[in-house]
Amino acid sequence: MEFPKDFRWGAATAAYQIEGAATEAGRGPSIWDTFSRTPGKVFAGHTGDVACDHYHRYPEDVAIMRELGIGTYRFSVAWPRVKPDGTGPVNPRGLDFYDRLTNELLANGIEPMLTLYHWDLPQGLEDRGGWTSRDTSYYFAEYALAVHKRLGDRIKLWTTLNEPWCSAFLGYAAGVFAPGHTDVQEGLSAAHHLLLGHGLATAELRHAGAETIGITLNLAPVVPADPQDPAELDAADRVDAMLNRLFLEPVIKGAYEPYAKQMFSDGVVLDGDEAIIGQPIDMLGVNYYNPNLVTARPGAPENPVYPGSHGVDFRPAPGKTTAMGWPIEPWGLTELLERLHRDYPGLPLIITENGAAFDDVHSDGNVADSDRISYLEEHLRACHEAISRGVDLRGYLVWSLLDNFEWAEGYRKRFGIVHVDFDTQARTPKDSARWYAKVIERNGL
Ligand code: IFM
Repeated sequence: MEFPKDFRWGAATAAYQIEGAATEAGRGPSIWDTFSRTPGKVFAGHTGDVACDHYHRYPEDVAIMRELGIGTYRFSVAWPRVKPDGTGPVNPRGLDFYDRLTNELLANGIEPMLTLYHWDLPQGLEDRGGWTSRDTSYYFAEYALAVHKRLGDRIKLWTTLNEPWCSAFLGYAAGVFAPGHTDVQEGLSAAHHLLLGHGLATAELRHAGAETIGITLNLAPVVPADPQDPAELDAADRVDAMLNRLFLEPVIKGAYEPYAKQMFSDGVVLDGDEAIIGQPIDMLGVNYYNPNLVTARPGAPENPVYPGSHGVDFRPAPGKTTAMGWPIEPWGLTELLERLHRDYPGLPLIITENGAAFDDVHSDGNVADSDRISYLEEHLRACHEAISRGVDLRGYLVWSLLDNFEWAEGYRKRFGIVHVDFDTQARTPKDSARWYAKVIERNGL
């Protein structure tokens, strides 16, 4: 089962999840530093203070990638390293780290793919309203430009935001992620300002000469219990509108759907904003883990992460799940990719995250993770199927290179293809890493 020539094979990580060095070289605090120190918010009080110590151990991590044959490495830049308070002067020592990392990657023949925002908002900006404040969108564009100024000569692949749905709704509406607010209107306002920030940053990057610019969205098919029943279809459609189309439509078509637009309070979406959000992009990053199974249940309360979801219930997975309890449904990836290709033709796609947490089994110094291998293999088959049906899929980046700080779950959920012993920081490629290396070598399964 061969993949197209030039298909990108890679791995992804994010700054707060792996870097550690939380106060080094002038880094300011982020909302995740604050949140992880708030009792009861993160499993066992885990924080990203040390994480995988990637800040110091990046040469070893890059060497592991080279050995595995990884061609593209997606990492994120920590805004609070670059601008410790979120705005104001650039901290060159913070950018020095990404300069070193970029050079190390290029010296090892690995293409860097840079994400500007993977959830670690500077606390100083949160103190001024965070993503509920319009100013944050403009500060984000300033920060993007500062990063480009330093690295733009070497970085060709740019991603503005990672999963703005999570930042907005898990962070501001459900309160399970930083900054931990619980207000649906705040969630909507944050979603809009994230998108506005994406548009403003895209315009700046384009003007500065960035080659390939995209955004990464967490997307999923929303599946009704009974596709023949209009009430079920309506329930699924309302969730789909908030999970998928709230982001896809303005980014790709430059306009919110009327249903989504009427959700925002007056004064949030200003004239001209949607055109800014709809700046042309070159590639859409797709993060897929599982479909979303719903059913209509009159009287069910609104789920704050899907505004307007009154009367919708979320169904448990019927089959196998990962250690996160997420259903394993690879067909959902084929379906999603085909839908994106159909609804938004002409836009190249790349899987910027896909992978799974499992409880790994250790034996004789090896980490046997056959569950993860099956998960990855099935999802790669799903990608191949989509490509054979005409989808313009350019690459696949596994989540994640390393076991890392899995947000509210702390270090107890392991997504890595490389095991990290958090006591010694020893790295051990799991069986899945060796398997993935063969896939890369063969350019297929
Ligand atoms: O660890 C996260 C990542 O930061 C964003 N996408 C989902 C992953 C697994 O939960």
